[in-house]
Amino acid sequence: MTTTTAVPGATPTAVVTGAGSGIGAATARELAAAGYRVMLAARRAERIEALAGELRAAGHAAEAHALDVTDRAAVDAFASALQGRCDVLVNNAGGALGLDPVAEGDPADWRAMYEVNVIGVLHMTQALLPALAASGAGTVVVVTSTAGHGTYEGGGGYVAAKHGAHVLAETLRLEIVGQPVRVIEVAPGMVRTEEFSLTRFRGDAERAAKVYEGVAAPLTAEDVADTIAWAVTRPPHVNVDLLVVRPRAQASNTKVHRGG
Ligand code: 8X3
Repeated sequence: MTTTTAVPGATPTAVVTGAGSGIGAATARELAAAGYRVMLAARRAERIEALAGELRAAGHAAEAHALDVTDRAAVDAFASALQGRCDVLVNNAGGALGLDPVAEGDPADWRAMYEVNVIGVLHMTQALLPALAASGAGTVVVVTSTAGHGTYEGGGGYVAAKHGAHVLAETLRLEIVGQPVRVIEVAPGMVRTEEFSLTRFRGDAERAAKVYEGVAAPLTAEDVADTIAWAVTRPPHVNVDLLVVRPRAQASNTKVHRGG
């Protein structure tokens, strides 16, 4: 890992949402190893407290903050607690619910996906943008998905939400050009984490496992965290606008090689 981008002399602070598991937890580990004080945000306090404890035991600076990114008042309180210190914001919290065709999708699922994947990013980014700009070399990362760049059958609600997050990132980059803040989008394809597909299929482990069946090597959370940390640790004038990362076995959202 290379050097961090923040003001020399001060320990730079990185906020990671959805840090309780998967890509978020792996990213927090990577950024801690890169020298950041990591602020772990997630709804499940026990998960992030355990991770913060693990990181502190390894000699890193880490704090856990229970947070629902869809709750604006809670996000504002979290931002105040940072006391103006934030160099990197990794908007990772998100997820999919269901794989229903548009004709049958539950509007409540669509609304919930929009809330966490788009409004959550909006809340966090609005709340932390002043601190990111004040750092002199801020970075906003939006973890979208290949679902933010192309659709697939049954993906409608998630695809729409991730397209929303992609547009948020692109628009923000246009609007704040000239400020010392980069906007980086990382769009992962098939990543096998412990929870993504299990959540999508509401705890149906068999259906979740089928997503990855026969795929030689889906990406891991660590693979994606590595790309996020790489982009974040480029010199501050280098803006990796969009990084799409898929396993070799996945040529597109709908073309996956399975089996020998
Ligand atoms: C996850 C990728 O293909 O399940 O963001 O939409 S996919």
